[in-house]
Amino acid sequence: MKNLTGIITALLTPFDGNGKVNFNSLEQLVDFNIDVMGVGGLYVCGSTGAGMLMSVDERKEVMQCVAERAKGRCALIAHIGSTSTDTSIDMGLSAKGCCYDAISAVAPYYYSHSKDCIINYYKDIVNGVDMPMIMYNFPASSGFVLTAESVEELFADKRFIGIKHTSENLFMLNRFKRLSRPIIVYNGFDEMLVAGLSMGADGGIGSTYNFMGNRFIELYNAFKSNDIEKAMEIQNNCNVIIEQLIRYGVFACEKQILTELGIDMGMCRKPFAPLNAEGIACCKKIATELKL
Ligand code: MN9
Repeated sequence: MKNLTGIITALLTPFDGNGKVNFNSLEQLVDFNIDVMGVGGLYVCGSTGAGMLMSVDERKEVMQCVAERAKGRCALIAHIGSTSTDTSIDMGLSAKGCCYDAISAVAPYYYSHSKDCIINYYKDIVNGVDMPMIMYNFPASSGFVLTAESVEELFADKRFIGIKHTSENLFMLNRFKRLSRPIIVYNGFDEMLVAGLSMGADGGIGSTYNFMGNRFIELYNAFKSNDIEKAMEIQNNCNVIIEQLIRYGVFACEKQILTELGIDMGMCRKPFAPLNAEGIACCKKIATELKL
């Protein structure tokens, strides 16, 4: 099995002028992440990858395109989470067919399910797909808070291998690291990577790694060699940029920056708003300053 720790890009999905998936750009983006950024893995069709704004067929096509382009050059995680267990299993089987290293799923959203329903959702997926599972804990979006108590039972099954923790609650991240069996925990907010690593995270899965993966790898390596001062210096420099992204719209900015860098990423799907003129100017400046 591939190494799943370290810096993994939450891959954006490019769209063309008609709003369709732009597979040419997707291939370019895969190459850029692997060859230029140097990331160890790609997380496909998650929040960043507009997974929840694509049809099941589109998600399968994106997963397949990424796998064919990556050709085993990095680890691949497919986000197959949806509101329906059957749909998630169906996409999971596609990911398995494309030889992904792991699947991942956010808790089923929209309906406010009980904890038991959500635990069963994960069990059903893992039994139905029979692949390593990385749970995606994103309470702000899913409306469901994973806790160490609630996942302990799931992790008795060795096919559950990790948690992507997109939450400021780093005490919980730390508790996930201290379950009765060691699992992989990912920091989900790039702007807090040093803090997440300090509380035990094994790496990060993030959207800004699409164009700052090289910097975050440097941060990760500095942290691992106990150079916290250097790690924080890189974190601070990246955070100056992330603050701008949050101001104008994270995904729209990330697409604009990559477009400036030569990969035509198109717009975010509606109801995401397009960038305003000020946002575009800001992204142009960031792209220049990245010196890639
Ligand atoms: O996948 C991303 N999470 C979301 C991780 O977008 C919900 C992060 O990379 C954030 O986009 C980033 C900016 O807040 O940290």
